[in-house]
Amino acid sequence: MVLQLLSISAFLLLLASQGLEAEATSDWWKEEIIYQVYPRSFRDSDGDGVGDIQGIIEKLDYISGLGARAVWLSPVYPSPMADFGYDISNHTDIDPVFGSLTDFDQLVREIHKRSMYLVMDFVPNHTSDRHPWFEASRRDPAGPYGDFYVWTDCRPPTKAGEAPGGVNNWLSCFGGSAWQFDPIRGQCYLHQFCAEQPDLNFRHAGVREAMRSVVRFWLERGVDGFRVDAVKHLFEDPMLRDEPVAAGPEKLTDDPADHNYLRHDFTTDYNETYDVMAEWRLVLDEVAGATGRRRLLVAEAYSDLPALMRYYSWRGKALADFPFNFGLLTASGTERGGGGGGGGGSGRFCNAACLRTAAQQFLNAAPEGAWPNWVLGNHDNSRLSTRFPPEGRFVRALNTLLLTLPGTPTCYYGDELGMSDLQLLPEQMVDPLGRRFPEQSRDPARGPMLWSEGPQAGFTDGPSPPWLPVESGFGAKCVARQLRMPNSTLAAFQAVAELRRQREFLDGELRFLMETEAELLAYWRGLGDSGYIVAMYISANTEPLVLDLSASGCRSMSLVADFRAANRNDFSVSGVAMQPGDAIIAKAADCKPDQLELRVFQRSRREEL
Ligand SMILES: [Ca+2]
Ligand SMILES: [Ca+2]
Repeated sequence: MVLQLLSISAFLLLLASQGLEAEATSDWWKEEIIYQVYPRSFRDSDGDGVGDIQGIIEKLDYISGLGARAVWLSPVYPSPMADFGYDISNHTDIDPVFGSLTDFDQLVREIHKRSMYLVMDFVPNHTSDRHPWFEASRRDPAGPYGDFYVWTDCRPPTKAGEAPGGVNNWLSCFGGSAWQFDPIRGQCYLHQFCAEQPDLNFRHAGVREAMRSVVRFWLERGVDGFRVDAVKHLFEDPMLRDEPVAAGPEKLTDDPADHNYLRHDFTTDYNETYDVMAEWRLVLDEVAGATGRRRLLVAEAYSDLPALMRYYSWRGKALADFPFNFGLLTASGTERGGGGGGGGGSGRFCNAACLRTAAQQFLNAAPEGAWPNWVLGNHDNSRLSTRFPPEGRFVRALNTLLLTLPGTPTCYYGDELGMSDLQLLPEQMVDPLGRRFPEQSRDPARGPMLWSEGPQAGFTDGPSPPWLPVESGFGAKCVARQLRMPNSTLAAFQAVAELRRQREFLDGELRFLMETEAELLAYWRGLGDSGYIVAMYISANTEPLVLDLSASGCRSMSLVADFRAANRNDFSVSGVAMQPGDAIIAKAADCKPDQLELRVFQRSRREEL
């Protein structure tokens, strides 16, 4: 009987090799994994139920032990916490719930002592409505802060819950009008996020200088870079024109209060944004020049690819080292608003072909020399374990993907364990977005980190309960348990993170090896004639496959990572049994990369032989 070859031909991809040449070892982020810590949820050192800086210090050895050496902290600045720290009332201090500047300085020292890096969240688009700048602005329109925010005349609402009139139809990312009437000033201010988060006016030179000073303050305290929050929202149309209602494939909702109801032509992606990014780049480079240590600048923007790529460079100026690449994330689920209404996912299972397409789209769009990066989870989106059902099955394969594509990976805390979304009732929601639209709540992805089998999973020692409940069934997933299990999800993450330090993964070329519609995602990462073949079976089907590496054109092939649920220890190059969720990495030598071939059989047909 003739074997059915599901896929044969080697497929060559892009990734112009010049994009991957490490120009200078001082671009430290090209070799590191970024680990996102959501401080409220990581480790509570003092029993008040909220994670804090001392808790992060306690766990630095854990992060380093993962193989992740760059830590990105979501905001720890003083905040009334209307949006859990993204509403900042003082940009140059630490909120007491997280600790103090003394704790922060200790964190910087402890991080650097371990040859790790600290990346801060920088939130320029808005402040808290309790920020002294806003207090001054609303009380003294003619004073130095009078134009720090986006004010306009409007008709005050006549009853509670009503939007102010006479401005325009702009919507907040969290739902409802983007305008709030301020009875003190007698005008309306713009808030692209919560009403407690008035937008700064970046057409005001004083705002630009003030925010540059904030950047300098933290750089001088030793931080190694910034992730710039919600940057596509910095500027809006000065004429305040109405935005069009989204139609056709862009239509995602019938609810006129939902941010996705409109197309955001006049509130996002203004060219002036890139000029401001260039100013921040200059500040980072000044400090880097003075200290000899390069600083990282990352843009957070759920923008379309052409707009996204401008964050690499703009009119000949270097801007961010990279904009976060949310392609894999948005392809596999709906975006949850925190980033501000980017591309929504289809809601369908994102299989190997879907992930490959998303990866290729980013790489194809990237300008020459641009450094890629990959994100599969963050504090604004459903957890990857939940987005790829059944829960847990695909986590090891997805983390393998994250860590072996060319470029910088960002891992969201707990995804290395396979943490899942919390199951919360609407009345348990604390996220301002989730209180209005429970199905869009970001709380489920912000559950306390699972450290141990003990009470509250070791997140807190009490007496206060955690600010969000601990995931049920944490005993099987927690760090302590997984560290004792050699084949755990956590052990797999550590193993691939270690492999990633090989030059083939850091600098090698990328070639996808299967046909575009295949449900087995396979690629070559190599330098010259040696390298690695990475293969993962990501499919909503349940049919087992057999992967044949024997015809790959390599003289030697050995398995260096085996994340298969079954059939371990029976590896032969001519028949690797794979079930959905399985992943392997094989080391290959004496290959002809341009002739690489993989064959895949359906197991049932092979068994007929
Ligand atoms: Ca605490
Ligand atoms: Ca803005």
